[in-house]
Amino acid sequence: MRILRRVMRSRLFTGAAVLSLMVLSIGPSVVAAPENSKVEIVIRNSTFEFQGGMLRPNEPGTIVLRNQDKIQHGFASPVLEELDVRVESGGVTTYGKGIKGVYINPGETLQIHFIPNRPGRFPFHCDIHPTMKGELLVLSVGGV
Ligand SMILES: [Cu+2]
Repeated sequence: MRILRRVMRSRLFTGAAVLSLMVLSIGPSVVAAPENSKVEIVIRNSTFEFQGGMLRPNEPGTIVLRNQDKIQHGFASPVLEELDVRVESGGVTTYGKGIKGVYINPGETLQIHFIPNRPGRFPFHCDIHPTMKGELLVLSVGGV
């Protein structure tokens, strides 16, 4: 009986320790390493090619878009529309709320900065070429 109680208590303690560790590790990573919440997409042959990375809810996130085609493409998403967005491209930064999407010139790279407000699907498309579509997932920490 005494042993059982001790085991339960130590398990409880371990649980609390893990929880506080998680809170600690989430906190500084937002400030020190915003690049943790970042995805890269290359546009090639009129296709969005996911290069890797990850977006997390309520963390500053970046989508890097590289257009390697010889024609202009677009990147639009209903998710972006409801958020404050900052777009960096060729030394120019545009920002605001209600941005439906961006156009990327041939050979150009641009970065879209925003804070995803919830986990889940992030569908996007090129509004110039309706067949060009893709989807990102915004994942919570530990939600993989
Ligand atoms: Cu396109």
